[in-house]
Amino acid sequence: LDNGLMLTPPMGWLAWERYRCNIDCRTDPKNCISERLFRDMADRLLEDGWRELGYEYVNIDDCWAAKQRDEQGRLVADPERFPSGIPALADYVHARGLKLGIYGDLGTYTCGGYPGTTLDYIETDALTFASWGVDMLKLDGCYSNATEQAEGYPLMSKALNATGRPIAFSCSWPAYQGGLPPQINYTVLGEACNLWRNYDDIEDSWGSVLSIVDWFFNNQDVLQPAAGPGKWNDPDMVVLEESKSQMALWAILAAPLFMSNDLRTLSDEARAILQNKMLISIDQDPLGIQGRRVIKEKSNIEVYLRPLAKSASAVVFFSRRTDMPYRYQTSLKNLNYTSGVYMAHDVFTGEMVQNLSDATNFTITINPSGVVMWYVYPVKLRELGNSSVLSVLCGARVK
Ligand code: A2G
Repeated sequence: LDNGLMLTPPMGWLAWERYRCNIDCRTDPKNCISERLFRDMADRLLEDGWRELGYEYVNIDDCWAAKQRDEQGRLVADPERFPSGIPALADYVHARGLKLGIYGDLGTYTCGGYPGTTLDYIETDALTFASWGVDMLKLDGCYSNATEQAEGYPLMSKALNATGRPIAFSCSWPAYQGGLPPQINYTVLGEACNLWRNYDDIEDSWGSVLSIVDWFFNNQDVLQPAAGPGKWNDPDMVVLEESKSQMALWAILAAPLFMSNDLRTLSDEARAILQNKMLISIDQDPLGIQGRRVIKEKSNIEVYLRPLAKSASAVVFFSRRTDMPYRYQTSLKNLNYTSGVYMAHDVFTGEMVQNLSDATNFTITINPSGVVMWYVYPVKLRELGNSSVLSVLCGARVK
């Protein structure tokens, strides 16, 4: 969506995967969906170094609203769990240099059974969110059909624009229509939305992460060209606290990085992965070209590539093996790199491989379910000015 927002994939924190629809503030005041939870997370994002790395959105998901609209037909926050109201929460978040996201649903009800935004409420709700100072809207798609969605998502996009407040727009539309053409037209989607959920909700398991990875890379011919500055595929939240593999593959996907975890109790190891600067800069690369899976070996090793600015690139060697670390031998030439000399940085260990000629065979050791991730850049290219090999490989728009 060409509204000047989200020129790189958005980053932040989102309540859903970890906190769901926990509205029991009496027995679980620290973890229920309430203003306290979002304030706590805003404090953490500011004080623990997340904000300066780009994690700037604090996003409310389902179950924030009261069960009834007010007399004017406006949505209202649950008065017991959000006694200060959403505008006050937006102020709190903004005072910390962060942004506030909210959740709605195009349909009769939200997935959790709260008031939905039917077609006749689109304008009202857009105006309400803008008047509250909200910076992003995720519009879910429970309780509506394909026709209503094809009408409603573009309508909400226009209504948000008409409020005059910059509000980024996340559409769950494709996730409800199979995520693929002909049901989903990715050109239309890119014109209406800044990001979109294409597939199933993530769960906190490696199986769930793998099923998402499979779906996105098996359908990369459709999905990869659809992404770019201002319009992103969203494989859903980053959930596993110790998952280098998830973060590496999300960065290849140019995915939004919304964490859904407890920032108050996160382990140092997990924090180091989520705060890895090189990994973040790969995810946030200004060209905004989504990467692709380029090799699938019988040995269950896979290689993923994403072209980056300044003729650099990111490579992920991923092992689906479940037995033991695997020694994988290849060369940059095997991965279709232009002939020349390169430098590679290991994104997780910080080690450098110098003077790597495209023809040099190298061997890396990949842990089971693990990755080795490299940031690669040319030291000397024989054919100059060249990101063309990678751009052909990725079917992508490189200037
Ligand atoms: O409703 C849906 O399942 C959402 N899925 C999920 O992310 C969460 O918001 C949940 C809340 O009830 C999609 O948006 C695809």
